[in-house]
Parts: sequence; C-alpha cells; structure tokens
Amino acid sequence: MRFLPVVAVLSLWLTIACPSLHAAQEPKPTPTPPPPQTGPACERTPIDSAPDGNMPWVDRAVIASSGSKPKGQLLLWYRSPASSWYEALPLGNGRLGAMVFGGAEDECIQLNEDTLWDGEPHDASNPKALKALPEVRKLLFEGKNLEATDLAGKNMLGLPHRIKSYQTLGNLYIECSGAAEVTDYTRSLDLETAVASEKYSAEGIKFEREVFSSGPANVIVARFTADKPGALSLKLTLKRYQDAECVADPTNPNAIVMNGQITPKGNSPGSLRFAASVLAVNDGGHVTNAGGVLTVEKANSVTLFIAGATNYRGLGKGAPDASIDPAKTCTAVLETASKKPYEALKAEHIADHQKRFNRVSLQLGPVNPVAEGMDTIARLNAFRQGQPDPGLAALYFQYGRYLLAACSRPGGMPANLQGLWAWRTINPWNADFHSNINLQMNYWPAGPANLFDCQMPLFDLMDSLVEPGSITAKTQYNARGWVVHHLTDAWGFTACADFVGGIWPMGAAWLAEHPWEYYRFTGDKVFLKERAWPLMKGSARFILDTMVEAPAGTPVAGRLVTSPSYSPENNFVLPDGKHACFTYGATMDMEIIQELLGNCVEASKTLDEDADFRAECESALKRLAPVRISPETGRIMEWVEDYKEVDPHHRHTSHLYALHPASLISPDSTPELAEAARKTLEARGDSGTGWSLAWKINMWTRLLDGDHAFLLLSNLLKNKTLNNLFDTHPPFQIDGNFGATAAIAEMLLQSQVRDQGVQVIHLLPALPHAWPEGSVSGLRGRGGFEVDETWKAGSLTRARIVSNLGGPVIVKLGSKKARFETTPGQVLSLDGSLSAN
Ligand code: FUC
Repeated sequence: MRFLPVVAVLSLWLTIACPSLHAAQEPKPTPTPPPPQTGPACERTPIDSAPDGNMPWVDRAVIASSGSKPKGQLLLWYRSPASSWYEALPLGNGRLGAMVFGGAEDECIQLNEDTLWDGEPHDASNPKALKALPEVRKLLFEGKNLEATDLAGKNMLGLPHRIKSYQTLGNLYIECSGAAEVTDYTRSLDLETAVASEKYSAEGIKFEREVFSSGPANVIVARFTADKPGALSLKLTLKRYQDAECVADPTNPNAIVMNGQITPKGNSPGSLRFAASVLAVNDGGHVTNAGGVLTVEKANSVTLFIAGATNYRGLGKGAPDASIDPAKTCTAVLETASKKPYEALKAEHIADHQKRFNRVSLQLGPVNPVAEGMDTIARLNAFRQGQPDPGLAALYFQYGRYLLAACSRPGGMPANLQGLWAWRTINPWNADFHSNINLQMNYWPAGPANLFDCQMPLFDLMDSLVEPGSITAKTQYNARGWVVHHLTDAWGFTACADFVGGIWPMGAAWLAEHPWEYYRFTGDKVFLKERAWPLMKGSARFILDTMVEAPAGTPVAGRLVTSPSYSPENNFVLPDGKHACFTYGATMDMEIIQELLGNCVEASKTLDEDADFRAECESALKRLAPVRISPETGRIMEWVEDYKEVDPHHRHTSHLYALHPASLISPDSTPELAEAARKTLEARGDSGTGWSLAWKINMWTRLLDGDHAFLLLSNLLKNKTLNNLFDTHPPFQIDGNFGATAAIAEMLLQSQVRDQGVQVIHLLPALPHAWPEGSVSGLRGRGGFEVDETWKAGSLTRARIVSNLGGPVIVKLGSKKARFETTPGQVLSLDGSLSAN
C-alpha cells in the first residue's frame, strides 16, 4: 500500500497569508494546468499546485470517462476522481467534515473536526497600550500618521500578536482491489440528500459507494457495495501529516483508531488531544486489523463508520479537558451508530438535512438543457466560454445554503474562513474567524436564504468573547463593554493581531449587527432580550467609552470619531507621498457606529429597557462625524481626509458598509450618497478576490442594478470558482460562496428598508436580464415574512407572502407599492400589479 503524507508547506502558507497583511495579490490570468492525474488518491491529495496559491483549472472533459449523469436535480458531478482537494466533495454535519476524493482503486476521505484548533486560552491584551493611547491619538490628529503607526505598533499589538491555526483531523485512505479497467466512472454530490456517491464498473462488476456526514448519528458513514458477492476487498488506514499515529483498536477487531495531540509549544500545558476512528461492518467476507491497517476481504458490502473527537471543552470554557480521552469518545459514538441499519441511518440523515435545505427552492431560467446535462467541470468551462446557464447560478446558490448548513449548526463551532474544511495543519490565515469582513460574510445568507438557525454558533462565539473582550477593553482602552479586533480564534483571542492594521477595535461592533438582524428576521423577542441586547449593548458601551472629539483644525472638528482607526485593509497616500493606513475616524468605523447605535436605540425601545443608555446612544448619534462625498471624485470618502488610495482597486470596499451590509445608504432614502456609492464601486472595478466580488455583488444589488450584480456574479463563477464550486480568494476561502449566496437571495427579494416604521418587502428588486423567467420559494424577509415569487419575461406574475408575525407591510415592485395589514399566519397572494387575489 502506498500511503503518502499530506504536503503542508510553511513557505507556501506564508506566501498566501501575506495578502492579509499587505496588498492583495491579483491572480494571474492564465492558470497552468496541473500534472495529469495519476497514482493513488493520496498522491493526488491536496497539493496547491502553484506557489502563489492560484489553483489551476483542469479541462477534465478531455480525460473524462463516459459515465452518464447520475440521478438528481441539484448535483455536482464528475467523470473522474478528484485530481486535487479542490475537486473533492465536501460533506458536513456541522461538526464533522469530510472531503471525498473518489477513486476506484484508491479513495481518500480527508477529515475535519470543527474544534481541532492549535493554541490555548491566553489573555494577549497589551498593558502598554493604555499609556500609549493618548499620544497615538494626538499624533494622528496632528497628521503624524507614521509616527503614530510606529508608536502603536510598538505598544498596542497583542502579546503575542499571532494566533494558531485550525487544523485538519487527518485522512482516511482506502485501497480497493479489483479495480482494473474502470468504466462508466461518475461521482457526485446531491445537494438535496447531502450524500456523495460514486459509481463505476470494473471487470463486469458494478461498484457503488455512498458517503454522508450524519448529524443525528454524529458520524460519517460510507457504504461500499458491488453487484457480485464477495467482490469487495479493501485496506484502510488513517494518516495525519504530524502529531498522530494510527493503531489497531485493541477492543474491536473491526476498528482502527488514530490518536494524537497537537505538538505542545514551549511549556504550554495542554494542547488539544484528538482522535479519529473507523469501524467496518461487513456483510460476508471478513475483517481484521493489524498495525493500524484495517483489512476487509471478500465482503458483499461494507459500511464504514467514521468518528472524530477532541478534548476541547467548548467556546469560552477554557483549556482542553485532560480527563477526556477522545478515542473513547469515538468508540462510544461508533458503537451506538453501528447498531442502526444503514438504510435507517441514511433516511434519518436525509430527513435531518432536508429540514433546513428544503426551506428554499430556486429555479432560474431559461433552462439551458445542454449545460444542465454537462458534468460540473465541463459546465463551468462552458459558462466561462460564454454559454448562458442560469441554472448554474441557482446551483451555486443552493450549494452555498448546503455548505452553511453543513458547517454551522446549533451546538457546533462557527464557520471559519474555510467553513469546516481544511487540509493543512497551518491553513491560510489560520482558517481563523476574521472579523473585519469574512466571518460576518459567512452569515449573510442565514436570514434571507432561510437558514437562520445556522447562526447560533456565531452567537455562541460572540457570547464567549464578552469576557476576554472586556478584559482587553479595560486593559488597552480603559473602557467598559467588550471589544474584538480584526480576528479571533477558538480560544477567545480579542487583542490586536498581525500588524498595525490589527489595531482596529470594531470587530465586536460589526458582529453585533447579526443578533439584531436575527431578531428582525424572526421577531423573537426572547432572543432579543436575552442574547442580542446584552451583546449589542456591551459592544456599544465600548464604542461610547472610546470615541473622542475631533479637535479644532481637523475636517470634522467637534464631531465624535474613533481613534486610532483604520479602513480595512486599504492604504492611503499622505501629502508627502508616503503610504499609511493608520488614521482617525475612518468612514467605515463611523458607519458601523451609526448602525450599531441606531439599532441599540430601536432595541431598547422595543424592549422598553435602559432609557438612560438609549439617551446616551441618541446623543452620540447626533455628534458622529458624517459620511462625506469627495468634492474631487464624487465618491464616498474612505477617510476623514480626502486621501488617494494606494490601490484604487483594493479588494475591501469598507467605506460602503453603509450600503451593505448596513442599509444607511439606499437609492430611495439617500439618493446622493447612493450615487456616490455607485461611483465608488465603479472606481473599485469589477474584478477582485472571491469574497471581494461577492461583497460587490451585494452592493450592486442594494443599488438595484441587477445586471451589474449579474456581471460580477459571472466574474465570480468564471474566475474565482474552483472545480468543486468552492470560492477561491485565491486560495480557497468560503466567504465568497456565502456572500454570493446572500446576494442571489437579495437580487430576488430585499427587506432591509422600513418606510416610516413599516416593513418593506421589495419583490424582484435586482432581477438581471439574464434571468427573465424563474421561481423561488421560501426566501425570508425581515418582519417574519416568507416569500415565494414567480416571474416571466422579466416581470412578476405571482407572489405569495406568508406573514408569520402579522402587522403592516408595504410590498414594493418596481415603482409600484401597496400596503397591507396582516394578521399572524396570513397569506397574501399577489399578482404582477400587486393586487391581492
Ligand atoms: C482579510 C482580507 C484578505 C483575506 C483575509 C482572510 O484580511 O483582506 O483578503 O480574506 O481577510
């Protein structure tokens, strides 16, 4: 057997991680094809084929088998095994992730467990920061940005200012005998069942495999079958690049177990322990385990149960629990799961998946039957070459929903930069929780695309950050409330990370938008009172305590501003031509604050609580430095001074926060600012990293320009989408999948606006000409509305609006508006002129 280690190259990581700290690397336009697919799955296993992190595309149509399209409506499917991790198919139950490579002769299933993080709980707040703060502020107000940068860099960064990575659990390698001369090979992922399948014929025998990650059973299940008795002989082992060893399970001849512990650093007492186990249940033949290899011989069928566990205690619960033996956790889980028949496990898994997934259906037309019949790689390539394919956008949308439900479920960890799926021990940007756009973007689809419960892990993370964030707030700023800077991890890191741009104390304030939005979508007042309000209030408390008045001589003298401040992650040109990023009152900060304090005022009125705090928010709101339009360019100014950007096409569009995700700017309520936002977007351009495109699609959607939104969505699909439809920054980063999913929902339905306190449901607000017909059901609008729409020739033919909470609603369609009073549960059935029928 040829078991090769996964390649994890530190220098590669450094190359691809650096854009976080400096300017983005624009991808090269012409990717080089990878070497032809040869060797066992482990040789094909994750190799970033270009050192700059660009993932080449392979025209696999050329080398594909003749296998025909598997059954199913919403499929990713392929005619050959994955040639790299970026063609493997993701499965997840919110906790256990699998990337299934496929391969008749050799299968690789790369595994993740969502708590497997390097690092440890540690207060990294820098006590020197508080003393330096007044001087840093003074220097910034005096225009001495570089002196301020220097001082802050020396005194305000966390101790340490680097976090550790989320890690892979390891790989399950499966060598299968009797797979010579394979024909009719296909593999697929059915989004409707969350089952990955593989089919092929060899030597006259038909083989099939199914793999799924079951939430109810808490295991990954893989079933191998053949249509000839005794045809299945497999060898399996678990392998990890470092820190682990696979052995035979001494208690069970049908199982192997891989035990490990992340290498302890220095005198760190307790890095995480982890384990993965595989149990084979065979029908016919026999199974033995020896030397960490599980051997199945001449079985009729085999079901594998794969478990993974760590001794992580939970978010905010401190150091790993030394009393937990993860291998024992795995054994217990496998014992319970393996008692159930396969078909029962599969049925239970599908029902569990569908309770979320089936909430929304989407058809975009006109259907292109040729494209719909193509395998996923051929389909992507055809789209790149200009084939119209509305169904591809619908598939991408449903894939985004599938991925969110697979990586973020109540009780689990939040979606990190790679969701749940990561093959390295040091992943790009550590696969962390980046709170200056990426973590938030992950959750944009939760409301509109009807996956509101998938946000619970985010709220758990936020709750867990209150305590360490309050310590950092006190230590570094002598402020009340809680703070998070531009990233965090599984251990409660709230200090300033990476570099001076990490001194951006706005992470908690931005995150606080999410529980409020959850309330707006669901109307859940208990949630508002018990979870959202404390989080919102604490993050606003910090802001109120740290804003300062801009002194005379500055363009916003007398107004409240943040200081120090930074516009993620852009640099500007100082009057003397030098470059800087550190300033005061960057527009994004002021927009986040305007939104947060506004939400706090409303929440406190809704709850009828904390009138004094509300008054404080109201008074600060009147004094905030305003969003301004540059007299020179007509664009939204990114900073208080009308600086020029070092990179005019920078991937972040932070100063348009007010347009999206907030709704402080809109074509209806603030037409001048909306026009300035449009100019800003035009200047930033129509390309960018995966997530940058996704954000800009949302912004064009908010400007109600469906065609421009579609142009950028097409650019994302053409240039920043890997063969397994993962978004690529590059490298793979899942936020782009989620951001674009939210944008597609908002192209079809928007609800962020209220008109004199009445919720507005805007039907087909940004429908592009490319989708003249279609239908959608189950989209969510704020105010507890659930909406179905059907359209033809670019015009709405029918809408069905369920008002779950009751109350007035203004329905908008183009220039038409109609107001309805609804009772809870009432269904409005409207035609294209908004008449109820
Ligand atoms: C932000 C972005 C980078 C990257 C990183 C994870 O810092 O600027 O492009 O997405 O997060």
